Formats: sequence, C-alpha cells, structure tokens
Amino acid sequence: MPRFLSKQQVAQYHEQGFVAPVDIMSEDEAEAYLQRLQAAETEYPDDLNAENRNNPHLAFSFLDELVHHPLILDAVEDLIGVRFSLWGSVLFIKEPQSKHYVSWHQDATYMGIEPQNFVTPWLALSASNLEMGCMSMIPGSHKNPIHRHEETFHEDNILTRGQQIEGVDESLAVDLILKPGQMSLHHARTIHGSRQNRSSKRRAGYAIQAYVPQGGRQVLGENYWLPMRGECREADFIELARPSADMAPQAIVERQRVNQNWADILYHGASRKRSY
Ligand SMILES: O=C(O)CCC(=O)C(=O)O
Repeated sequence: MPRFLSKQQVAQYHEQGFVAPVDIMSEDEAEAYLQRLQAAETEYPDDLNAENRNNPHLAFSFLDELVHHPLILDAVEDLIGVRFSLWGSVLFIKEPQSKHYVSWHQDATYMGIEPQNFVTPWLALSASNLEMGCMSMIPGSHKNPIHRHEETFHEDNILTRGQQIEGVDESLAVDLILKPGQMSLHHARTIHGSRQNRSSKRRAGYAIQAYVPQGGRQVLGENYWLPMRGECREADFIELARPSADMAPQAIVERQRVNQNWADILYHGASRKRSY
C-alpha cells in the first residue's frame, strides 16, 4: 500500500510521467509560506531573486522545512522507494504580466544525474493556472529517451540555456492547475514547459528538484546531497547540512559552493553562461 498517494495516483505517475494535484497543505498555510518568502526577499534581496533562485533551502529555514515536509516525502517515497536524497531546489517565480516562460524540455538533460529515475515535486505557494502560466506536461513522454534540445538563450526563457525541444505536439499537453498548497510531481524525463504569466498576480512555485533514489550518481560534477530517507550514500557522496538559521554564515558558504557546482554541471559544454 502507498503511504500517502492513492494507488491510482501512483499508477498515473508511472503511466503518464506526472501526477497532480496532490494536496499538501491548506491555502492559508501556503499563504503563510508565501509571506515568509516575501519577508525574506525584502530582507535579503540579493539572496532570493530570479538570478539567485537555486538551492535556497540550504540557507533559509522555511524552505528547509518545505523540503522536509512529511507529506511531500511520503509522496516521493510512494513513487521512488524508501531510500532517497535531495539534489537541490529552485524557486520558479513569474511576476505579474511578466514575459517569462519555460520552453518544452526534459529535466534530466543537463543535470548529470544517472539513472534518470528521479522525481521533482513542484509546490504551489500561490495559485498556478492557465492565465498565470502553470506548467503543462506531455503524458507518457518520460518513456522515451532524451530528445535533442536547441539552446536558444532567449532572454524571456527562464531555463538556464533557454533549451527547447522542437516539434512537440502541444495538443497532447495536460495543464497542471494548482491551488496554493497543492503540488505536482514529475519524472526526470517528462517533457514539460509553461507559458507567460498574463495575470495581475504573482505565480510562485517551489520546485524541489530533485529527490533521487538510492543508486543515483552525479556524472558531471561534485556529488553533493542532502540525505532524506533511508541509507543511500554512494562512495563519493558529499553530505550537506541543514541551515541552523536563516542566512547563517556556514549556510551561506555551503549554498555558494553548491550553486557553483550546479553552474558547472548545468552549463557543462555550453557556449554561454547566465547567472542562474
Ligand atoms: O515553474 C515552471 O514554470 C517550470 C518549472 C520546471 O520546469 C520544473 O520544475 O522542472
């Protein structure tokens, strides 16, 4: 028996490569996390912005809380088993009326993690709907290998390289409409993307990217992990620490080290490098 997801949700993930919506917390709780995010953005504007959006859970307690949320971990366990670690996290925020979009892509393309059997929960801290540029997924696409990605570096594309898969049949796409406090989970190879936020509200999503089952290896860089459930340290596993307080000096150094390693991995072999 699954711990938290229904058998149908587990089956949907394996068949389609994603599952949504999954209820994690009430709308009020999600709103409280959004307020904490906004307060932290005000206090530390250089450490939480579109250019510095990677791995904030290593430096902020409220995000560390989220990546350890028991229901998120139970859902992950239902999909990838009892032993897993966390590679990282990304705040995907689209400001009101922003042109930012995410082209069709597969996460596993540039993450250097093998095998490609990891899962990303995406937690909605605000609503995420069609007008706000919610994520859309191509069902069953995780069953195929990695497609060729064109590296556009388009200024409005918020993926690192502006990478995109050409020729995706968009008529197949499923839009993941989430209320605040709901999440989706997607497989490392599922083709997905999102459009611009045409609304007057902020779309705030937290991608916990990704929980990796035991046996996961990093083949392009240093092997940094935050242990989550069960024993799953590989030989070259470098264990990360949880922050003792927001922006604790040791946490700042650790996040910088991990983000430098991420940049080396995500831009491996790229013709250009952006700041995120
Ligand atoms: O937040 C978005 O619109 C896209 C996020 C994404 O691509 C991901 O979580 O893998």
